[in-house]
Amino acid sequence: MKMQRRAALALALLATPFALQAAEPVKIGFLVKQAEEPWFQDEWRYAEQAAKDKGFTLVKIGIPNGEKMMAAIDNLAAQKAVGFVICAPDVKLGVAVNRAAKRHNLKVMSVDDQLVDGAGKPIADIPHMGISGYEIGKQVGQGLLAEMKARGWKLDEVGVLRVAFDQLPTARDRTMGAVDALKAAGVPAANVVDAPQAKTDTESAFNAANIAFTKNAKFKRWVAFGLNDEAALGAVRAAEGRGIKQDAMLAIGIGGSQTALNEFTKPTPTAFYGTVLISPKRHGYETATAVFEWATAGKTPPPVTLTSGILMTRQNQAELRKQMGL
Ligand code: FCA
Repeated sequence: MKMQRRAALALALLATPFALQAAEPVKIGFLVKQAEEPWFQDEWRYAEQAAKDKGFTLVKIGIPNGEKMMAAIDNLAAQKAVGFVICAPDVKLGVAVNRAAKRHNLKVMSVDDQLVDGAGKPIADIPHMGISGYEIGKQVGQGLLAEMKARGWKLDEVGVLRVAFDQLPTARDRTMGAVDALKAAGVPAANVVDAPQAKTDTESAFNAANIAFTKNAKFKRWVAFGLNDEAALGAVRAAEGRGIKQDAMLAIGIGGSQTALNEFTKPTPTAFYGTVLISPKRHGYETATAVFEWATAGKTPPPVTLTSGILMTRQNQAELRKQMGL
């Protein structure tokens, strides 16, 4: 009996260092494909807020390519993180992400861009939070239609510039939603001009739009959109370069972060007419919290959560952002 008690005491003492380790703050990674983009900066900011509220440490890493992404996951494991949120540089890296996470025993959840397998099918055991791309795209199209109508533009005379990034399913959904809304209202399918961009930033959209404008000089008026604010803004800047100003051009983005706000606060309105405001707060705060609760309390996040958006223009921007707690 005495021996047993002594053994138990010895065991308890041995266990102490582990107990101390467990008291160290839990680490959660947040990996994003384009750290310089205001949307991702906002997501990080709200994820930091979650870390503060819930008492974990957030490890933020930019992953512009597959190699950096794999290194970041290994790095998280080496730091003894328990899980991570990811917006991968290429959704086709899904299998590699899943494998690396499993190997290191890390919980993983995707944000914004849903990871797919080799056949292009979403990976079912990686929970996801993204926007309802097609619906939000339709809102873009409807916003453009309402303003075209207000300006008395003839639908069949307007060129429709779709800044496209079709290798990313959510990007295709978003822009096709806009196209479908325009077509349903009577815009001829032949007026839709695709401008494929190489990356999802403003510069790539600018280059893509320039080529499209050159090839389609017959249109004197344009509407434009893409997967995000940067895509719409690239089109606006390319149009300006050719003398197509806000009286002959309308663009609506998706996002509502600083890229859009910069345009709205310019003294003279540009052709960047609006954006569908989505919530970096939900995407950052809720995903980081979900991974934390999954890893520490065994609470599995819902397989897919899709968030909605609302059209924001110069007029209602301050009010709307306040309403959404941004
Ligand atoms: C994608 C886009 C980002 C942002 C996000 C919600 O990841 O590349 O710009 O729109 O979805």
